[in-house]
Amino acid sequence: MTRGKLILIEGLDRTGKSTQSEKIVKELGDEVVLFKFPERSTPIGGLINQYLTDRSFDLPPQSIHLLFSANRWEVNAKICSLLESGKHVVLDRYVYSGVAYSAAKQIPGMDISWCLNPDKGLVKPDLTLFLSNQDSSSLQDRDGYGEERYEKAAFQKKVRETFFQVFDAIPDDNRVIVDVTGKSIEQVFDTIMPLVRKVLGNNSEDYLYF
Ligand code: T5A
Ligand code: NA
Repeated sequence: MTRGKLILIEGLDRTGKSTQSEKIVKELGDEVVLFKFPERSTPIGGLINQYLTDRSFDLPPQSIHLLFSANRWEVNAKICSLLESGKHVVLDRYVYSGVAYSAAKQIPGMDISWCLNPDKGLVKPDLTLFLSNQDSSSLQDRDGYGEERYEKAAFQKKVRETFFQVFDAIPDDNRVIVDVTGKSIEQVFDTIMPLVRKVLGNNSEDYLYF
């Protein structure tokens, strides 16, 4: 039995990650399982949700960083066993978001290497699609923007820069930057779906790890 493939959809806030992840899963049916991070339904995910949505619930940046990582570890065994059973897994955000959003805060000592450390050992995706936009101001018009903690234009700009620093620091031949500026949902989907299909057709058995 060939192991399943791990496909990651990454990007800035409101670039259409959840929309595209759901469309991929709809297209491929029950050969694929979707996970979204943060996974807010777990005990640790509940704390993360409270931190993101309730400004009166504050945590030190180091603590919330470690909770985001711990949340991925909470789900890791399930992801690995699905891949082993031959199912493909689609992730909506993962390690790159974890490192970029925390390192963008520019807290002394919390550099990219510190931020990546607790995620070391997590399975690395067979394909990472990073949804990128040239100008984040247009995204603010989309539904629901600005309700959560990190949804501020100045911080998003910092996060965008940090994502590219993270990409320089973490080599990954299976990462593709997809420019979604001015593209419709269907246009983005038509760009990424062939890349997904190509990776699902590989018969590589070895896992890569962060
Ligand atoms: N975070 C996350 C960390 O700090 N550390 C971590 O380790 C992790 C995992 C919540 C926050 O947590 C941070 C990052 C975030 O700030 P989240 O739950 O993924 O993370 O955030 P969400 O609010 O769910 O997702 P986003 O805001 O990032 O939105 P998406 O998923 O990129 O966008 P989506 O698909 O929900 O679309 C948003 C709207 O735009 C429309 C959609 O219909 C929808 O209305 N849309 C388009 N409209 C026009 N053209 C297109 N091409 C469109 N694509 C989508
Ligand atoms: Na989302």
